[in-house]
Amino acid sequence: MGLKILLVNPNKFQNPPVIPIGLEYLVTALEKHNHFVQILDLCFSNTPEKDLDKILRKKSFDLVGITIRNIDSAIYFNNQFFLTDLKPLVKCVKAQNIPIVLGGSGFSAMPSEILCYLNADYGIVGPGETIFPKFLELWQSNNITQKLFDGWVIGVDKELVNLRGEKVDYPRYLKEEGIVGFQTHVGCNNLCPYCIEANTQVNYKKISYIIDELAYLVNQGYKHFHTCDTEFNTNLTFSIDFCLALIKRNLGLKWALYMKPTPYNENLFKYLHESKAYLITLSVDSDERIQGSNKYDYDDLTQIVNYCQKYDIKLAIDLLIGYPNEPLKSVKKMIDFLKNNRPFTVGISFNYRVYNHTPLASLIKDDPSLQKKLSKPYTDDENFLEPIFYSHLSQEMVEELIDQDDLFKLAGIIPGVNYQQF
Ligand code: B12
Repeated sequence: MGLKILLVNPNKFQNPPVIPIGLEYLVTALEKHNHFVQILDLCFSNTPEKDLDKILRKKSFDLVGITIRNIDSAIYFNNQFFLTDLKPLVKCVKAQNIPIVLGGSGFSAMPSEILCYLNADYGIVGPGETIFPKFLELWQSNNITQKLFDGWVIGVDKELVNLRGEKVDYPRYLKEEGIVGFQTHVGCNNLCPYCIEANTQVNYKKISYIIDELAYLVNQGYKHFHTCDTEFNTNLTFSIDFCLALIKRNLGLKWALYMKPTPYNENLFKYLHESKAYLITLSVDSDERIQGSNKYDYDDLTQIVNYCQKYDIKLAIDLLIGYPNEPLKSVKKMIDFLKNNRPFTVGISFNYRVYNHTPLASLIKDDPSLQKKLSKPYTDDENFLEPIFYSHLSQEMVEELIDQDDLFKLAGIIPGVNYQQF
């Protein structure tokens, strides 16, 4: 028999608000297994605990799932920590004696730390479409022997077509500058040593089903999209095939994407343009050790700037500078390169949000000289859950390098993300 499950989106961050696509994807997966699922979206609620309490009293749910998309806003300037606000919500569910499962990209970064911080019952790491129904099966048959379950290994359910847009108030999100997301694959094969998404198992969705999902949304009047992949171009053949399929269906939409510097070729940009991709946010590191492990160099960056100009795609670079032990001349080289090559915009971060279980956290744990460059005093029991940043560059140094060139913006000083600039 199916279970009655409430899925809660507690994400109230508004710069911009983000449609809880992860929960919509879970609805498709859980309904396929005959569970009854309801979404409680608290994004625009002024009384989140009250709303949660009300729905829990009105209907009898077997289980509550809470999505944790963000631990914090991840940027040093105006940083916001979100987990404190979740404590009363967890308490509210516990008061009704209903088990709580946590999941989401923020949760997956530090699952045991968050489970403990919020005192929830279970957690699912990574994509939930396959593992969540399996977890429910075990739970129903009283066969649960652990608190954490890993969705990375088991991957996505390729047979799901996400016909969505009806269980969440999309018009409200769009009114507040939200954008409709879609995902082509999960995981990332990049090796950025500071990133919580690095080196995760890659699993591709079926291209025809992704296009069906987009067509369904376009039919409801939504025509502006953003990818929800870590990076769109994990695999060049898949990326090009996706663009070609989108061109063929001619849906009349436009889209923005996250990309990394490799792999690429000229055809990728040609077909991105023809499929109406208008904005690329490209993740770039000034540190040549990181460039090397992600297999790109300055020649690749030059080519990408040129192709974006040739195919009329705006290029917004998200640049990270000042990784531990990176010399200043390496940072300067990148800033000078961008001044000369001039993409559309460059957002600079020089404070690294440190997450437990990353190579950056290990580096810091082993080196007292790096611990001195953290945003708060370091102790040996630091678990990196509450925001803590590493930086050896000062704002003055960075501003001096930029030298008032308005191509560059320091990330986080003005709220918002790249697509909002268009
Ligand atoms: C695309 C994206 C954006 C787009 C979103 C566009 C859109 N409308 O959807 C934009 C550019 C707007 C954006 C903005 C921001 N983002 Co962003 N974003 C992403 C990205 C790449 C994908 C998120 C996504 O939608 N994934 C696809 C969905 C389907 O996956 P999902 O939500 O994770 O859900 C799956 C699983 O997690 C699981 N699951 C989820 N919930 C639950 C619940 C239960 C109970 C269970 C069992 C399972 C489960 O199952 C789902 C299906 O598989 C992620 C990184 C990543 N790869 O996840 C960063 C990421 C989430 N973003 C991040 C950040 C920091 C932000 C901003 C705060 C940036 C800023 N300072 O402005 C804002 C926040 C906006 C907001 N209101 O929340 C960070 C969060 C880090 C942290 N410290 O927590 C991430 C992890 C990137 C990173 N590596 O740092 N983002």
